Amino acid sequence: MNEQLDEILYPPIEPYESGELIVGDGHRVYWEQSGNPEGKPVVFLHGGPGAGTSPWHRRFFDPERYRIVLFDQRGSGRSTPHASDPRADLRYNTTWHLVADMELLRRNLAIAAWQVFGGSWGSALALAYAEAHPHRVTELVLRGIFTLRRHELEWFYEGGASVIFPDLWEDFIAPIPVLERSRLIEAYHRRLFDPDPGVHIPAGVAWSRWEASTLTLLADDSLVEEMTDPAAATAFARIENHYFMHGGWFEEGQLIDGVDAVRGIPAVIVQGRYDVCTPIMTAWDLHRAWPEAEFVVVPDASHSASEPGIARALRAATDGFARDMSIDVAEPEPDEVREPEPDDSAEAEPDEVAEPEPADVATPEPVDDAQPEPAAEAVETVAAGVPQPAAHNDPDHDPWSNPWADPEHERVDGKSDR
Ligand code: STX
Repeated sequence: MNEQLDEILYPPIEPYESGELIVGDGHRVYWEQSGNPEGKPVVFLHGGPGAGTSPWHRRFFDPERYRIVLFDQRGSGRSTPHASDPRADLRYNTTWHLVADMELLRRNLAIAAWQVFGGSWGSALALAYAEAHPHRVTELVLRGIFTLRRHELEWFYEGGASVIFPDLWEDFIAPIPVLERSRLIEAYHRRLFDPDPGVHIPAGVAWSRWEASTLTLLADDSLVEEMTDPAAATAFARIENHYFMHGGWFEEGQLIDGVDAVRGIPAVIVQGRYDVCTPIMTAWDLHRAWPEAEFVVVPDASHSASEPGIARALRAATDGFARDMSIDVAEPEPDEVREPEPDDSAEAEPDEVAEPEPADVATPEPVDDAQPEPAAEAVETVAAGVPQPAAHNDPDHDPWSNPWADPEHERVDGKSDR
């Protein structure tokens, strides 16, 4: 946080409530609420994936008018088990698990629909969630658009961006032997998941340093320091790498191809002109596919939400949407409305739902009684409504046979490099 940002964002606030949501598969997800408990609900989706939330993320929203929900996605931040754990198992950590976690959290907080605010990876997750559950989303605020298409990943992790940052690129590839450098995401995968901390920590730090030092127009030493803390860097790099090995479990181009599902949702797209991590071409592709969404290009910014021009545009977006306080409850779409049963007493309006106790919120059970949807959906791991090829959603799916990978490209390394 710098002084300029202090003038742009709302003052620091503390949560009025926080807890852990048991989402299944051994994962617990940290969540918190701040601002006005009666305010317009908004959920903040952090980047990476794997970066976790920070207290300053609350400051994009007017605390008088918003009920601000932050949560740390599986394996990151204060969620457990943390992905830096030597025994970390990311099998049940996929985009569609996170989408299901958001639905579980929303229902446990008795929120009918919320604004979804996400940057970078958070923009991908926001689109994935909104396309699967459009009637649960009042507005979308998207920044630094990232959709995990193959050329986006290759640009940043396989050499494209080396044309802008050749010096930092040398540091990124340094831990990888020359013969493995034609497939860096895979080469990093082997090291990041090596059980030896002497191998996975330096790999995590090098991966995270590359990202941290290329996110801002001008170098931000404090961001680099924060992101290269060994535990944070290991979790961040492992989770990102795991998602990128699988192309986010998306069909190539799925998020932009799927915008028809969200076309009616008021939205703002904020994009820095000189974003090297997620270049403007992706935001442009989204804008072309979705011209109804307001498109804001910040002329003097790169990627990070902490850049003054980006922060200003994001605050303008949330302030603008806060003016319409009437749309915090959305009508469910027919496909999500449960078939009415004669003795159905579970159909409750959100404001009739019993206030969940913090302790109750930590378990999925209250959902069964408190929410108007089938209980089984509370633990589903694949979001309904989005076409997903089975292989992409199978947690045991072998990444080496991922159809997303280039079949023409021969692997240089035929055997383990350890
Ligand atoms: N990763 C982009 C992303 O979501 C490809 C991201 N990168 N760094 C961040 O997010 C933080 C600034 C949140 C650490």
